[in-house]
Amino acid sequence: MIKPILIATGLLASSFAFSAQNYVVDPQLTDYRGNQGESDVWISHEDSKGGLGDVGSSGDTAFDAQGSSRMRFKKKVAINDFTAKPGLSQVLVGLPTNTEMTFSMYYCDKKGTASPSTLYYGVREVVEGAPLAGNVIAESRAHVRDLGEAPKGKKKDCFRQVSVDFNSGAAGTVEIFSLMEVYVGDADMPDMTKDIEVRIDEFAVTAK
Ligand SMILES: [Ca+2]
Ligand SMILES: [Ca+2]
Repeated sequence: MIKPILIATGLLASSFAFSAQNYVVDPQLTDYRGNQGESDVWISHEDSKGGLGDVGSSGDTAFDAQGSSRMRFKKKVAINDFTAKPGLSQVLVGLPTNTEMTFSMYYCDKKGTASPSTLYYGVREVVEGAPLAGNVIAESRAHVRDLGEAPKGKKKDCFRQVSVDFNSGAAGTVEIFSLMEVYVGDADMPDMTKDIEVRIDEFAVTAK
């Protein structure tokens, strides 16, 4: 008697999880990768030659087909401005209004516990034609040293899930953002023997 009930519950739970609507377009960055980082939906915040960091596509992926976004400061750039925050944002439309929702993504930083990188991510109000200008609705930060127990990517297990909850408000539209911050501390610059890079993938915005 018990076994069939357990199986039925498992099926029910997984079908519910599968059917939750994700309001992010190209959430797995597969099209973004296919178009070498060009995208009608993903907005890049970068100026590598100007020292503000580079954003581009990567073949690495957390799940399924290849594609993620890589944010980095390149070591070959003469002067990097580490107060800049390279990254991606996307304006979402058609959200249910005044609804508790969750914004999540997968974050990969291979530099370990002493990494100078932090992921700064969240949700803002939309200002037409002015990305990252709206008031912050919710924000959070993540460092790889705190993600040992977080859900992992299947293709590349350096990807770890992070999330933040927010209320969608009355407009039904928000801008999600995901940016890399670099902590320099007392030094003039962090260790630049390699590019300072992280990756992001597998975005989701769903009602709770
Ligand atoms: Ca992907
Ligand atoms: Ca670029």
